[in-house]
Amino acid sequence: MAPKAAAGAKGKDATAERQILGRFSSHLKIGIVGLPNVGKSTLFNTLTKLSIPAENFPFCTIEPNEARVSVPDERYNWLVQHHKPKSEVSAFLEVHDIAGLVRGANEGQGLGNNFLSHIRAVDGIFHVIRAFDDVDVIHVEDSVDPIRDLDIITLELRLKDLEFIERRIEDIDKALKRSNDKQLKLELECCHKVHESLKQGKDVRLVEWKQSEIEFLNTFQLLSAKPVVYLVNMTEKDYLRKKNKWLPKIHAWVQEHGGDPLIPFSGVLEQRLADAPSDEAAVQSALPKIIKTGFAAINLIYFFTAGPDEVKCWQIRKHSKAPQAAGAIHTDFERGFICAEVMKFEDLKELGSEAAVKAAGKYKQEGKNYVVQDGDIIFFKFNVTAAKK
Ligand SMILES: Nc1nc2c(ncn2[C@@H]2O[C@H](COP(=O)(O)OP(=O)(O)OP(=O)(O)O)[C@@H](O)[C@H]2O)c(=O)[nH]1
Ligand SMILES: [Mg+2]
Repeated sequence: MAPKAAAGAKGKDATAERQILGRFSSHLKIGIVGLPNVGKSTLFNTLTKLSIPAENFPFCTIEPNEARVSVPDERYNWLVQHHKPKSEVSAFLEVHDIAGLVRGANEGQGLGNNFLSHIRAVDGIFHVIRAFDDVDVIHVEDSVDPIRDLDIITLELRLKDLEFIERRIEDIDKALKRSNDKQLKLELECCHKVHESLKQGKDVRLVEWKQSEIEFLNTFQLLSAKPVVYLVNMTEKDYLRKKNKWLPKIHAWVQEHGGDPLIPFSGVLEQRLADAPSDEAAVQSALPKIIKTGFAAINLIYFFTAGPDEVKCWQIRKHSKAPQAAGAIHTDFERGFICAEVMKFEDLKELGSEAAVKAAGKYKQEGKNYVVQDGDIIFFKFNVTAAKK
């Protein structure tokens, strides 16, 4: 196991060791959440300029508020340069733009419950916070105060969870009057632990859970259990000089509430960069970092298959083993899995060719217990057998 993050480390490290809650799927998405008028749609629209052409994903119809955005990756670019393949498919992050939440949303204020159900459907949250002053842009709470806003949004999510868990406790209590089911009793204990944390103002993702509890939690899909990346929207000037009067306070708040990743950006700047030459955007834009951080936050990684026909990123849930990873390509690959031939990207880059990697003894055969690492270049060997009846 990796060592625990050192005290005072950056938020990224603080979350590295946290248990993974949520769906075990490779099709995960992140939603943009925040108060109205904080710049969520502005962010979404600039992200969609980086959308992948839809023809790469024949199975999906993406709504106007949903987009699949390419995950920028220099390793992928290098592989494409190296192989000059006929087809290339990058990794993508699926992003959903969710309408603004307001105070009281959990009781149906605004379009409250509707929006909360949209948040339930995503696997992680980009929490957008307004730290820009602009008299022309109305603030629902009448003043700019990101700390108050953070408290409002996180409280709304916890209140919704509280309502859910109280209902679940009631149902289990009723059921236990009729039966003595051991599983139900365990679930009830777990519900009480959730209830207790929420009452204390603690988000579910920040509590330590036993594996058996995680199984229950994953059936609840609680809002405060979802991974969060905080995105602080500031003026272009503040963003470029890396200084904003709210930022230290927001940083302190985030550290006190679990130390999740925090990324400053500027909605107006991103809007301008979207139409600017790409080298200017490359230097100033926060979008690549936002996309990569969001992708990692929802516990996705990818491995490569690479050759003259195709260079492709295959996204899988972190901690997937080789056969599951093979299953991302085709279910036959998982069923008939023999082994994975794995090369590290760094070795290929350093040594220059697959043959050289082999000669150096760095081309490894891995079995069914191998845990696939981000950036592995894999060739699967499998046995095509007839489908099981
Ligand atoms: N000055 C300034 N205005 C911004 C910035 N980002 C967004 N805005 C403006 O703020 C207003 C609201 O932006 P949206 O992106 O629509 O906000 P939203 O969070 O999607 O709002 P809802 O969908 O209503 O919840 C628009 O007029 C934007 O042009 C920024 O960085 N600076
Ligand atoms: Mg919007």
